[in-house]
Amino acid sequence: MFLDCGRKLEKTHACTGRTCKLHAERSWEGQDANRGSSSCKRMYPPSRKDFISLTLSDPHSHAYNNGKHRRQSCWRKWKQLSRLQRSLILFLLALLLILGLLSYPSITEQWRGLSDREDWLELNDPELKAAPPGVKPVLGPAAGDAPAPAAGPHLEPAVVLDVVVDPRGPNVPILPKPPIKKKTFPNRRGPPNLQKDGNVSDTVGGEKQEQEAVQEEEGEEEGKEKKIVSWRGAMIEADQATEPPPSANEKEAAAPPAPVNPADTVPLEVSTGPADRLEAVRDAFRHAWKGYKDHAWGHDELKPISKSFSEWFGLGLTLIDSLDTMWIMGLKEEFAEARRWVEKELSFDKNVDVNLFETTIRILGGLLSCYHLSGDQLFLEKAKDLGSRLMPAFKTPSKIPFSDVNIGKGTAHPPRWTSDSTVAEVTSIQLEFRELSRLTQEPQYQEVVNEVMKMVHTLPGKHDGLVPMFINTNSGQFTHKGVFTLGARADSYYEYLLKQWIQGGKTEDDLLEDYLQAIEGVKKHLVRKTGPNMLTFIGELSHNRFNAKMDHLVCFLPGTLALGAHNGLPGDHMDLAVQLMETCHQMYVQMETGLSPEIAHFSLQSSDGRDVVVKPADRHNLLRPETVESLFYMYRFTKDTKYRDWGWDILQNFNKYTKIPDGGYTSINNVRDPVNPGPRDKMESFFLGETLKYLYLLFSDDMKLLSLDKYIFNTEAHPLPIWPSPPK
Ligand code: DMJ
Repeated sequence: MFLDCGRKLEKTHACTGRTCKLHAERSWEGQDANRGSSSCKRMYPPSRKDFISLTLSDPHSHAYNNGKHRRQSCWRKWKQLSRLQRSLILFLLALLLILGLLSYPSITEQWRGLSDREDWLELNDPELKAAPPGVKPVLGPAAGDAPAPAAGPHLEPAVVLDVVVDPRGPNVPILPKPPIKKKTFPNRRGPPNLQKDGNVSDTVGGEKQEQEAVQEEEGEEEGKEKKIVSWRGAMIEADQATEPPPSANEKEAAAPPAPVNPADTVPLEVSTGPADRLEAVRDAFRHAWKGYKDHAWGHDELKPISKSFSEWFGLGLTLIDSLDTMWIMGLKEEFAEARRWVEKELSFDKNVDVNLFETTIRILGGLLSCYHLSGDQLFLEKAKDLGSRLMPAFKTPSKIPFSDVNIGKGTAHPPRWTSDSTVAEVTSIQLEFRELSRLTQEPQYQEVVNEVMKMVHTLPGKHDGLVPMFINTNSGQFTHKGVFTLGARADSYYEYLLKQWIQGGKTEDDLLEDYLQAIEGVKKHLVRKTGPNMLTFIGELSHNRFNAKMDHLVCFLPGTLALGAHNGLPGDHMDLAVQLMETCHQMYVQMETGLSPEIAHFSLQSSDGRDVVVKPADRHNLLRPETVESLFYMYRFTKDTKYRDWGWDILQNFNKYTKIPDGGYTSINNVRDPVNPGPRDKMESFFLGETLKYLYLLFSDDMKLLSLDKYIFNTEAHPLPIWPSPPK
């Protein structure tokens, strides 16, 4: 919406007045983009040639300005008007007031949506929607659990979500209910127009219609806009806007392809390790997979309580995200069945908007990784098809990609409310695109993502290597400057700096320089210790104000720091990794369920009592992987078995509070309430793609299984090979 506004202003040259320009500038620069957009929309020139004459007083004039005198003459003028004229004016004023009051809620809703990052996330992230009130688990045996193998895991008596109890009467069991459908808002993770639930109710039908209407509207908008892009006032045909002819240097830069040699693939067999723990992870995977297979096969995500599914892109997200985990765990039958689905059913020739980043890390990354593990050409073919369909995202004036691409139509666009992209999203697709170029020997994939890194490398607005969270697709500049976090919207920028450097054989100095500088920035501005127990944590900086708040997402950092230290970076990176790992562990153990909240706040005063404080809105757990991911790295590099024990505790608590008897695991609402953790009825694809994979690798004794000297894991835990150094 914001882009539309700016674009149309420039295109039509209609808003040339001072007020209009003022509004446009404010919306461009300010925090409150939608606010600018709505005022701007109202300023579109009327299509009819009506004219309104306004006299603007010059604020700088020094004319006599006696207020009393003016009040008197106003009153005299008012009295001179006829009764009819006065009634007419009063009527018009009343009408304006009513219209103003009526439009107030929708405007304030938009303001709320963009004025603060947390609210933004709440509004747009379906992950963060509340489960129905009164949904309450009862502790009991796992009714539908997969039977434990003979020499199976020594699990504690399974205490899992069983039936739901009506809070009105303690012993009256009722069937689990799906969460109440709320009105969906534009979704930061993708378009809301694909929500297709297995159990269709009237409400859902209504919502679907609404969404379809939005889709149609968007289609029309797109049709109108896709041809022309306004770039600083100049009109550019979108198709010719940004595709750069490959330079000779760039052509050379694409590393030579390395077709997978079957001898190099990772055998599909179970690795060794403490048998009970490995088997327990495999059991957890089988249990999650059973739910997916029974109720969501071929769809994006399982809703394990309502035994249905949700669609995000409509591309079998969980199935693809899970493929390499099955390979690594040696689940041959499951893998073969899922592969058949990829072969027979998976098609990217679909009129569907997908999020560039999420599709890249989960689907493209998943397919490339499967190709490397299995050597099966099918996965490379699918990856090529998808990669080429994602390329329109890069056709922007700045070459900073749009967040969303229609992989069927070959069009791309930013989210409806802004022309910004998220910094983490545009800088965390490089491992996958670069690998695709290497395998296909087609340099264009590598070129477009390298260009983004090149631009970000020199961009003003960083703070000792720390980057803002947004970047504009028109100007190519950072926006919403002054806010720095290692959490949502910036996190994997830092991760991919290091990992690209490792992937490319440690030759790309700019990447290393940016990474080292950023870690110095983190140490200088964001690292603090809690008052009570001196836990080291990473806070956020907002216009020089420190906020002692850390997303669970930040728990990727100990693993990344350890990986850097393993690759020769300073030893104090490892020291920081050890301290942060402890803190992430504490984010679990200090909660009553032993599971971390989505966001933790830390106490800075020693008198505060506890280190970790959780706000009511942050108490959910989405089965996220970051802590177990870091535990895996820490164990691999230190062999300290406490990391395995911490991971084991986490797995057991997932089993205790998030496991659904008939199959699947669910996100929960409240990690502080072991009696009523509040199941949210959603199993994220990354639970199978990442969380269980990292747990498995953590417990495996086979250090050669995906050796960290040979593979680099993308941010969705899909392993990709470190490129072999060119022969000297
Ligand atoms: C995953 O999709 C990726 O790990 C991403 O980098 C962050 N969010 C989720 C997991 O929490």
